[in-house]
Amino acid sequence: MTSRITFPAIALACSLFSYTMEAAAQVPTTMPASLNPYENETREQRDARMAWFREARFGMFIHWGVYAVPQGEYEGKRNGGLGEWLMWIAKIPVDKYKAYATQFTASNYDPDAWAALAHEAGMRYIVITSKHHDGFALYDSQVSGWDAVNASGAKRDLIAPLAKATRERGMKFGLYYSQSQDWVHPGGGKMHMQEGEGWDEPHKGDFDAYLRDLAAPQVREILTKYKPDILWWDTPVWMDKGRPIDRERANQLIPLINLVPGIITNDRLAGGYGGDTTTPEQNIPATGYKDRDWEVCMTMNDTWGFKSYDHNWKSSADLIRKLCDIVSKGGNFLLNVGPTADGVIPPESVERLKDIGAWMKVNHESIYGTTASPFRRLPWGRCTRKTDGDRTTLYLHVFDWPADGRLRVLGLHSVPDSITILAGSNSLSAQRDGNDLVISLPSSAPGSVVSVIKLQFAGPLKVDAVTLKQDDQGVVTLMPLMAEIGSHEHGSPVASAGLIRGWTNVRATVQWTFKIDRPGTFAVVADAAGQATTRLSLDLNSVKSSLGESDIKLSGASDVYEPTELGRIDIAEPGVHTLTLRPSREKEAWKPIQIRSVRVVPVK
Ligand code: JFZ
Repeated sequence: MTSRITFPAIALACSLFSYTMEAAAQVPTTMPASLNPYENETREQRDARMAWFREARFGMFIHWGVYAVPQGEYEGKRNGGLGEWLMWIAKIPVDKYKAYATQFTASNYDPDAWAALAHEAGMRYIVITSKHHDGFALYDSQVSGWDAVNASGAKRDLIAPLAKATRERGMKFGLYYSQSQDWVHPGGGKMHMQEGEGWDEPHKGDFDAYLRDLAAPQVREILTKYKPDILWWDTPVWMDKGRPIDRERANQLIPLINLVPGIITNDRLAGGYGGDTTTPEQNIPATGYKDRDWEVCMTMNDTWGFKSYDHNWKSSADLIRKLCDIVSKGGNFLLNVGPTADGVIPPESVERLKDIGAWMKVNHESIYGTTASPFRRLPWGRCTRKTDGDRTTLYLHVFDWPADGRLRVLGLHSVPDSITILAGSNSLSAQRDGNDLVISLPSSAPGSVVSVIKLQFAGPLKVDAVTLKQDDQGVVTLMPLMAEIGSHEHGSPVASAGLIRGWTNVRATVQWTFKIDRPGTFAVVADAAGQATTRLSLDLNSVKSSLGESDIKLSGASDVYEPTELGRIDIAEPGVHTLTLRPSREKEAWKPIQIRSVRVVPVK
């Protein structure tokens, strides 16, 4: 029986997936030390193990497999959603799906050119799918014949030559492995289905037997054969029979990571297992994660695996700014390409990687080995830093070049000894102005996308990380340019000089961080426009308001702005606070709201 599941099902599955991850994250993560080699490592040991990853900041993700043959189309129907999810979306029977493999030829595969392209883009590591959810292995597996050598037109190991080419260029090499989902081997996990369910006869089987007899031996194989620097787990469906974390299942796999000393793993093995990295997918968080290494993975269009008809490409400029944004928050950027079945990286991807490479050639020192910005928010761009003993370097990534040639660095008290532009050779000058440093810039930007200003300081840095504060009346005014947008998915709001607009995505949030010295109860009043009633919640310091979501009556027209009370918040303690506007979890209840400013006003 074939059920028709289209795009909304993927979105639903996505939200289920994040629900599972969130709920599971509250479970204690302790594992028996004998099974997790890094459970008790010291901070120094961890810093040493993560050093190359923190230095690298930028890597290439490669999703390559049999799904590149149907290219997102089954029986004449173009299925929405992710290309590599086609088998699940269209519920393709196992035999029919396996038949695609003869056309998976890799006939134009040039692993050396792939590695060269990544290197030219400024990437410092590559992570490729050794087996994705369709169960197909890109190497010669002794555990299953459903692999590139025995089942496909490629008839050879596709991983080994890429590992070699990557490492020859001084880059690190990682492997993605879908440990839980497997839509071909008996008993494999299937998103959105109960344990034991499937859509075809060959699916019948026991998940524990699948883990023991297929997943674990294959993980052992890839770790032994390729000694990857990263093991990238994914979608832990069925890994937890219930909560808390099911150790028996996770422990089928965890001890295997001992096979590669120093390996880095992510947080997608099983609920409650943190691994080394947090992995926001397709969106950039509003801020980094405290005491965690993290890596944003993202597509250049809307699919990981190749789809012939996905032309929704992000611009090169957008991708370069996303790289700056992520690194300014202390994260890494893992940017995906989805090659065709004959092994060609789409020309649109190549073009973008070359553009990024041209930018990196001039500006790479503002990316590699840098750490997060000391500023909470800068209205015109981003900042990264390097610290060497007492000496600090700041790299200012200017997205919006000031028309008057004056770049105001809010809250920067220290005066640099040297100010240069990475794209030029001239030194620049700056003056203190109140709490800020104002840099005099040339009238036009040397770079077309992001120009980087380098500031060097002899002594320790003095900075107000948070610059928004109460005025004489006790009011804090939250401007669009100071908003931190959580998520860069489609439909995330855009904050320009005077306006927050285009907020159709309910997973996107808008937040501001400000200082309060006179605590109390405050009304949150937006100068807002919108066509209907919308529903949102106000979170203070990431805690959901006790009032929950409330309905907000808007002006009734998208160009008519009115003072609109969004709710009230109690701030009991002086200090730094974060206010988050979060759309209703119910998609239908959310109507885009446009905001010119938000005022946090004391109420008597
Ligand atoms: C996962 C994979 O499923 C995806 O194919 C890709 O490999 C990405 C990097 O990681 O992302 C997800 C996870 C869950 C859903 C969709 C994509 N889901 O629930 O529909």
